[in-house]
Amino acid sequence: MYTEKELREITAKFMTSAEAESIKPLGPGFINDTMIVSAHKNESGRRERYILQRKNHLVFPDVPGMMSNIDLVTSHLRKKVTEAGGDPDREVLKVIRRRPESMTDEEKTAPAGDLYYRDANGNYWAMCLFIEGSVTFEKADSPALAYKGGEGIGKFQSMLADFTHPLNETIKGFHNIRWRFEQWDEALRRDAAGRVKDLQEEIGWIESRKDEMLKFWDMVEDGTLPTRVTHNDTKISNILFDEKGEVLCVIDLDTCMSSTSLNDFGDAIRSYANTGAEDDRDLDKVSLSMEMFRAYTAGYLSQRKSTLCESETEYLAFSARYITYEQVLRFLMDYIDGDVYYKTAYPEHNLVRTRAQYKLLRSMEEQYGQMREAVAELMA
Ligand code: GN1
Ligand code: MG
Repeated sequence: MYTEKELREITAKFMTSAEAESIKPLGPGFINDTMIVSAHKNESGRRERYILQRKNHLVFPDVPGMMSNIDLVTSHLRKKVTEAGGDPDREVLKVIRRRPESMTDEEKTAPAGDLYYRDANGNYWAMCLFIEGSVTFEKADSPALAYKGGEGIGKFQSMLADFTHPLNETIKGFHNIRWRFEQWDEALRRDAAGRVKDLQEEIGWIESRKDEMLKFWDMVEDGTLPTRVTHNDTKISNILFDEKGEVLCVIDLDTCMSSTSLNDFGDAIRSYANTGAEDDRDLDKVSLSMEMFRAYTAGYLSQRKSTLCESETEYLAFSARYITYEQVLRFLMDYIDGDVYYKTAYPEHNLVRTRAQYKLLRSMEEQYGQMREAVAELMA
């Protein structure tokens, strides 16, 4: 835990427009620690707010590489938004750089050295501008919102279609199920928390679907599914909406990498179209809403229809099953590991998440025919 005084000292390393007035915790992120910094009035009488994050370097082993990705991607997006007559400070995440006078010579010459601060405890900090008037959701409360969310990610991907700079792999094999299975086998062998014996049913859910999931990933590896710049964590809470329900800005760019664009579709469906919560204890509440699925897909395809290749549209519906399956595996694996990756609110939280996401997966499997039909209708 950091004291307020320490957090103020960290904040002062960054180029805010005025000194911090208050610093408070924010949001439900599972990985990083997020705070909101309210600054005093600046010279022009405006009061700006900032997001200060302690980036989890156990999850992201190369924070400078991650910050460099974010800088490259946001610079590209800012250009696009400006060309289209939009406001880049509101529609794109704005990274706040270090105050040059706060930097050592070593920091000045380090790669991406002006984009983060590493404190004496070895923790990494980064800052961006808070976008005023933005709203976030945990699930889509109307088809109109789901449509807008799909349209927003469709635009995000389109704006990055001509981005050619190579990106660092911020988390090894993030959506690569072949790699996840290696971690999985290792976790079962280790049985770090002694929980494996009580999880035979849940482990069976993973084992029985391995082949079909590997077949999907084969297509990414052999190029049947093209590699594009992808966000990789498109759950609804990572999208800022404005008061009118339009997508304002896509946030949480920590996992922007090159992968299949289907990751972004599948992961969004996992939250937009779930009738329950990601960690619902009441499994009767959890299912895939075809209405939300259709709405999100319609919004997404309104932007991407003409640029997706045939194999991408063919596997669009399947990607929701793939990413949800992967999420079941990741929550269960973390439970087996003794809850070391995701933040948890209570001891069996990861198991509750596992069961709720499995219920969602089952519902997708049951409605898969309809999901495919909906995609085909919207592509026609
Ligand atoms: C994490 O950081 P956050 O809360 O936006 C996770 C995602 C999971 C998600 C589950 C880097 O996202 O991959 O899908 O939790 N991010 C990372 O809700 O592992
Ligand atoms: Mg997030």
